[in-house]
Amino acid sequence: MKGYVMRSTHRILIFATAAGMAMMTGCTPPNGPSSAASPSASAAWEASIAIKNFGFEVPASVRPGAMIAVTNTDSAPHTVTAKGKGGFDVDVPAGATVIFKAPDEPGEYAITCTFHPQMAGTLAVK
Ligand SMILES: [Cu+2]
Repeated sequence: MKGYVMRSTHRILIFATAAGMAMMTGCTPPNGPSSAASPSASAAWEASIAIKNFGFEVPASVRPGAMIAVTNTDSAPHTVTAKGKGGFDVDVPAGATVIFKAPDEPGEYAITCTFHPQMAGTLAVK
């Protein structure tokens, strides 16, 4: 029997953990709302962060409170963790996509990975 890793933390949804599924190259999630309705749908997101080769690829900026999809294409697990302010700490298993909510407060949030402290990025919220 295969076990899926099913973890859920506050405001975090892990919806793809199957190792085989996410290994395809060029698999970027569709980005942004195509219709301006139903912001309550849990699978909707408006920005995405990619983690690949032990680095973050972040959008230029995201809206306060935006739902952000984080896709980890590495074979190692990573996290998106606020270094100072922000208070988010998102586990992103290898090959998984996880959605989290951006801080409501505009600002520049330094991010890192708790497993690989050399990973660094900035999430700009405005
Ligand atoms: Cu990492």
